[in-house]
Amino acid sequence: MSDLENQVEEVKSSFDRAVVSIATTDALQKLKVQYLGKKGALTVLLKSLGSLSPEERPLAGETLNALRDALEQKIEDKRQTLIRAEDAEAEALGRVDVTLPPRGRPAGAFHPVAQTMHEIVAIMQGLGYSVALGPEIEEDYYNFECLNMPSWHPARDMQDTFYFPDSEESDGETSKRRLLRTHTSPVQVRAMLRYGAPLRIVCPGRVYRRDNDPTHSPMFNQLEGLLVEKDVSFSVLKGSLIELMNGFFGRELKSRFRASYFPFTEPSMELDIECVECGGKNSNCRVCRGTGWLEVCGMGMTHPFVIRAGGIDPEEYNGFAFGMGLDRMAMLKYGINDLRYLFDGNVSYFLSGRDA
Ligand code: 2NL
Repeated sequence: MSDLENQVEEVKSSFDRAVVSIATTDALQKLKVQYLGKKGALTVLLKSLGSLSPEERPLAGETLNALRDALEQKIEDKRQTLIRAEDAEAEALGRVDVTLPPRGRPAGAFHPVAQTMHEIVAIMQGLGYSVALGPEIEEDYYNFECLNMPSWHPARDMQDTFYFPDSEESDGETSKRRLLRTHTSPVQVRAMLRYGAPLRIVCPGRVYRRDNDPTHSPMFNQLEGLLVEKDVSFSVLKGSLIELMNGFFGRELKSRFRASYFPFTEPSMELDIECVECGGKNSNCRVCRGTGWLEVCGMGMTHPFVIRAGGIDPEEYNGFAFGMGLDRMAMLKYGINDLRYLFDGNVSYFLSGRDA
């Protein structure tokens, strides 16, 4: 073995002996300087290259480069081992370095209802719809009157709607009474008045009703859609909503349309989809109550009264509208079985998944 090879072996084995007893990243850094630094063992050998003949130099250079690579690799391996051990120790002591990037899961997340809203909006945008927003404090006219819900309508009851104390603006005039919107429909009427026909919009947002029990919150989130075009048929509405539900739940679901009633649509229907929890196979299912079906959406052909209130001629244009509860959609998709999880700000349930 050549003189140089002997020296290389010596450096290697002395390094191997030294690295075993290293217990901290600080000590490892000192060892690195000792071997790879300006006055380190490897540097000393590299300097000796100058005294070799031009024929000997290339091979010797290669040998020393290999030594440097080997030492750097060993140092890096050791560093990883030490970092893991130091992390584990700090964690065991309850010390947390809050400046470290999170492990495994990206920092932060959207609320499940916000995710649901974004997902549904994205699907509807794919069908040509734009988003329209409007005020949460509304006037009686936009929330009820123009939606074919006259003064005697039960939904206008003080029991169901949050009215503001008589304001100066109302001046005794019922239609100007202020209230918290009970649905996002007023946004759609405002959009018809502002943009005219043709129109395709979805309106997500907070709505308010005087309900507060285990399955109802006084504030919840709704998403409504409105299409106004010429000669629109109910089949377009059916196809659009099936597309939306299949897209949202990520597979082809069984669905059925049931006759229903809303004052602002005629005819009106409700959409049921197969139970996403049990698929209709569990007669005790707590989500579908053993029916196999979930009511997910109300809809209908927009009432001519409402089209006219939107400043559009119902003889020329017709259309459809639909509405769904985003909180309910989020609970169904993410398997959240208690409304309180959506409101109490405790994220541990969502970080660890279903039924944690
Ligand atoms: C439901 C039912 C529905 C609408 C909302 C609507 C809006 C305008 C005109 C006509 Cl501007 N209709 N919205 C129509 C049918 C049903 O919601 O169960 N929502 C949770």
